[in-house]
This record gives sequence, C-alpha cells and structure tokens, in this order.
Amino acid sequence: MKKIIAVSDSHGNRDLLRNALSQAAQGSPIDLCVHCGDGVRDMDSLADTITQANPHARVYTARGNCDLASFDVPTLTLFEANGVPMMVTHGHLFGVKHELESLLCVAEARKAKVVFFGHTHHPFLETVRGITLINPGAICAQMPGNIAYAQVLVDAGGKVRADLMKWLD
Ligand SMILES: [Mn+2]
Repeated sequence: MKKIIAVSDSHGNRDLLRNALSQAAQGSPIDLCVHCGDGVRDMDSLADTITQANPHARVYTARGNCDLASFDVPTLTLFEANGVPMMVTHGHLFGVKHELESLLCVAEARKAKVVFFGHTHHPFLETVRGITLINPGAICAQMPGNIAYAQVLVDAGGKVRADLMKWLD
C-alpha cells in the first residue's frame, strides 16, 4: 500500500503545513508527499522530516503563480504509485478557477489517472472520465471540520482510494 499525502497553497504557513503532515503521518509513514504549488519552498525543511521517517519517501511539487523565486520547479510533474500514473500541477495555467476541462484534457494527453492541483483554495475531489481530480484546498485555519490535506491510498494492484482529510483538533 502506498500512502500519498497532498497539500496545496501553503503561502508561507510552514507551521500549519508541518502540523498537517505530522497528522497525516500518524499510523503509517508517508510514501509520497505532493505540494500543488504556491508555497513549494515551504516543503524544503519538511521534506527531510518525511524522508527521516521513511527513507523511501518521495516529494513531488509543481510551481504555482506565487512561487516567483522557484523557477527550478516545473509547472507540471508526472510520477506514479504502484503503477498508477499521476500528475501534479498548480492549475493557474489551465484556468481551474473557471473550468476543469482543460486540466482533464492535459491529464488525458499525459495519461495521468490521478491529478493533484490547487490554486482555487477550495477542496475538491471528483472522478471524471476515469480520472480522479484532487484539490486539497489551501492550508488554512486549523479548526475541526476544515480540510487539512488529501490522502490517496494505492494498493499493490493499483486500486485507488482518495479522501479529503479534516483537522483532528
Ligand atoms: Mn495560485
């Protein structure tokens, strides 16, 4: 079983990001950590913590429109988990605040079955034409009921289970 945790739009809120990832690591370590942009540098110090807990862990990010000093980070990153092709992109290049069809078309062209994006600051989870679209929303107020991150579990056979996860306290 691969455990993927996705966060987005931290916009400098490293403490909240750290809290979300520490909640996400309870029970079992994170295998893949995804940051969907706008705050990709916030992952820098936390990536070490994740790989300390799990030496095989990988971190994938995509540059957002506010990641002005991060031109080394690609705007679209492809990866896979247990054979399931996935991609992360921030979403501003595909107009996700207005429609998701462009994002879907890119996913189809890149043959991604799971798409992580951000930008809207609104948590979203829906499967369209066999493609699971996941937006963890913005890391925001740590209050019970608010969505903190998205969790995707991929079993050895490539079966995907995706959930938006709330703050526990
Ligand atoms: Mn943005």
